Amino acid sequence: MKHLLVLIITNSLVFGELQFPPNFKFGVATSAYQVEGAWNLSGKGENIWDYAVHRTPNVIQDGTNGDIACDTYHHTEGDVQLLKQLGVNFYRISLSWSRILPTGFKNKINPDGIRYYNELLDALTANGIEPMVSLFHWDLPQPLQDLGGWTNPLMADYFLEYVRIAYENFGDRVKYWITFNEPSVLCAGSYEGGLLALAPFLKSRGVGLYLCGHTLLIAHAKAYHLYDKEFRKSQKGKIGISLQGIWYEPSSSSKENVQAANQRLQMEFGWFAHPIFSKKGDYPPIMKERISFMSKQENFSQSRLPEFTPAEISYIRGTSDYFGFNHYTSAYAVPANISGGPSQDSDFGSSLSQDPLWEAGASWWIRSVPWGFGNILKWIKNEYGNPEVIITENGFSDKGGLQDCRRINYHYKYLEALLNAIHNEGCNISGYTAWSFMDNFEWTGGYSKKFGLIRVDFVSPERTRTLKMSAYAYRNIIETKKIDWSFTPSGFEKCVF
Ligand code: PNW
Repeated sequence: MKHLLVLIITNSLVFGELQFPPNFKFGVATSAYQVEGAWNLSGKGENIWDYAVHRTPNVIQDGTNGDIACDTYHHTEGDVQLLKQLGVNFYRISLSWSRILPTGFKNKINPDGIRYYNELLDALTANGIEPMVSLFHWDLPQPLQDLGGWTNPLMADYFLEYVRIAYENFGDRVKYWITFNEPSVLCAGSYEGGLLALAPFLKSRGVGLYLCGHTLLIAHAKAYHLYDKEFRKSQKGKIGISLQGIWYEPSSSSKENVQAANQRLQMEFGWFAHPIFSKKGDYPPIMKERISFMSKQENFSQSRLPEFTPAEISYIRGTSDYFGFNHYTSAYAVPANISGGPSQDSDFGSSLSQDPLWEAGASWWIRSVPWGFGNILKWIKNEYGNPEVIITENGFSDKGGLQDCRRINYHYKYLEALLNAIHNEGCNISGYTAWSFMDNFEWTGGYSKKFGLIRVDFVSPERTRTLKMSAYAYRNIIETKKIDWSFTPSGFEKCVF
């Protein structure tokens, strides 16, 4: 009881008064395949999403695809004006590899791809909005997938060739680069399947995802070192990676439960964070031990998790100027023997649950757990020596509507947890990105899961955009540097939270 009282008092006093630091930056995010459309215009090549949605449309819940999506390809000027209306400091986009290199290889550069991104970057810069650019957000050129995609170690070199072209053409205006978006979600989604399946929808369970991760880590480090050696001095930007992390809370304080939650966190989040951000580098020891143990049990001749050489470990360690962190939700973990391996799930050795009382999003996996955000921010600080963290995604899905109070509630609460982490826990967090700028193609969720601050009318040929209540609420936070729970923009009803 005493604890509860203290909690309530600190909540209202501390959260109510806290402000965002003066240099704190706010942005919104999208990714190429989810918004651009123009899938086959002006020389763009086919990527794995184009390929999958056209051949197997049933993989998308509502049978839709990203052929046109938000058609941002044809809305450059108007969208930049919307970003100005939101008042954001930066806009996080991704480059479509196959728009720039239609076959994936550098021997054929598509001039229209270069033109399109030049115009977008110029329009952003002219309007005082900093571009934050991901080099890869899941849309691999299909010809490279035909060669095994990220399970093929040669992909690291093909990636590097593409990345060099991006630095050369766009690096004068890009001060924030992101090599990869959420490698843990990408590799598991692409090669493991399951509920969060992603193109190319393969099911090489327990094997493919770790090969994918291995190549990605090397590709990431190569892209970092190239920037560092040849571009940083003249272009003066920062380069990092965006890692997705769900917070796993032990379902009780028993040793077994704590161990299960920790093992899962390390094997999912630490899979990429440990090699890059820890002092020692390499995969987390607990992950190496666990997969090696499971592989032995399953009669493999070696661990399904590939090994790095000592030279590779030090080549990868420290290759990020900031910690890009994507976060949406939390879950309880309990130890469990998952049969049917080899699989990532049986490697994890735990099962998950979420409290039905936590506010649920339209995506089955999202529930609002702001304290979990606070916990994982603290964990990052302690585990990796308090790196500079930029939240590169955070958001909540619903089924639509302009009066989106549940989204506002989510962002306010998560931002309060973030303020608490900065002011009371000493976490070094310098920016926040709302996912998403506008409703878009939510991968296998199609267009029915809406994350946008801006509504897009996917029926109108113009793809008409309308600001939701959350867009005004976000603008108010950016303007005032604080959260005002009673803020009600004109034309909207007051939210009852
Ligand atoms: C991210 N999870 O994926 C992606 O970066 C975006 O492209 C996507 O639209 C957005 O989040 C919303 O889904 C995630 O299970 C997928 O916690 C799954 C999780 C988190 C992020």
